[in-house]
Amino acid sequence: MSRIVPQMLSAFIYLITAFPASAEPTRLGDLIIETPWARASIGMSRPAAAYITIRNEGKTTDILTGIETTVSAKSEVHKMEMKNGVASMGPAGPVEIPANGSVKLAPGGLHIMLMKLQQPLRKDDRFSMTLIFKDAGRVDISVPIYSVGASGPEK
Ligand SMILES: [Cu+2]
Repeated sequence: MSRIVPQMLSAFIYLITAFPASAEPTRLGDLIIETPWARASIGMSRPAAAYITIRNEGKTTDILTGIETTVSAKSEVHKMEMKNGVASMGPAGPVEIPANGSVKLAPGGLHIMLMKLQQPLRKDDRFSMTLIFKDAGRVDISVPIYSVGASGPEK
């Protein structure tokens, strides 16, 4: 038995490294969810942010109406704005994904705010998040977590 365990371990490590963390795009009908990512959190007292790009290959606008995840008690799309040279942010409301267009959530603009974290977001972990669209319905995506100072997907 003691010989088998290291072999199983190396097979397990191989499985991890054989599939890089860079997520495949997720398709839901005409929508394609690309490059999800989040920053590692500093503890759990501050909210964390997650980012995605949503492309709509369809002929009609769809609307991102909600987000669900178990890592935070409340999650919603926020919009960051500059007012008199001061950055402020608040709920963006429903986000339209235009026909034949795309919406990018990225630092400094739209982002998914993960409030009341239920667990710390640890670098190199992943968490699952459900996006809810008015027409296309629900889709689960897997979000890789990068370093605290990451400015974009690291892989
Ligand atoms: Cu925010």
